[in-house]
Amino acid sequence: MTVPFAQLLRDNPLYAIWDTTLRPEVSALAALEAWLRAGVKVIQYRHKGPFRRAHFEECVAMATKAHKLGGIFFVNDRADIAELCGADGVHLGQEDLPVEEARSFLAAERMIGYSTHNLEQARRAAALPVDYIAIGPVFPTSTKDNPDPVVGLEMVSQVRSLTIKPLVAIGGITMENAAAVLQAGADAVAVIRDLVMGDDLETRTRDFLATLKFPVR
Ligand code: 3NM
Repeated sequence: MTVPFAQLLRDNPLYAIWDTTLRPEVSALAALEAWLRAGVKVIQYRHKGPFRRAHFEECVAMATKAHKLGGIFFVNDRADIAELCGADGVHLGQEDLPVEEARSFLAAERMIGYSTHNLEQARRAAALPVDYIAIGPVFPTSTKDNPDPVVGLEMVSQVRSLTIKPLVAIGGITMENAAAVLQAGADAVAVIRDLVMGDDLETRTRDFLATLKFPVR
């Protein structure tokens, strides 16, 4: 990677997450290609069900295509899959493999993102060997099962002030509120549902990116 990840995120503040349940009729690879064509650089694969060979093969294809088109690819939850499919990193939650265990298992160049849901978790994450911290849910979300309490923009600003690690905000983020989330101090917004609405993912994503063009940061 030529550009440090922190800078890449700041320059490309839309982190797109493909959830395998939301649009089963659309291929994950086609979505990744549409996102990359629209100008997104960081993409995550999120599959909460049993991980079959077809999911692994999807990850291999997505990692390969992302790299060909200049993107960065993360796998949610699964350090083993991230390592084996050649992803750039894994995104871990509070209930996943501990960060230190994942770090010792992953190749040195792999990155780790880590979910937090309150100030105490974010403070602890700031001291861990993670490449970015996620905070959320910023707003109510129907995409995650049993989400933690909404943290709001205020907590995004508070987490911003306690770490210089890249900060990714998540949860209920849409075209309408994304600029305000960046303004509150997030380096990037991670979005699931609002990026897969409608028939034309590429146009949807271009429209979303246009709302982030001139945020006051
Ligand atoms: N993690 P949408 S909220 C995957 O709080 C996820 O850490 C969250 O989906 C957290 O953009 C969330 O559709 C769901 O609201 C985000």
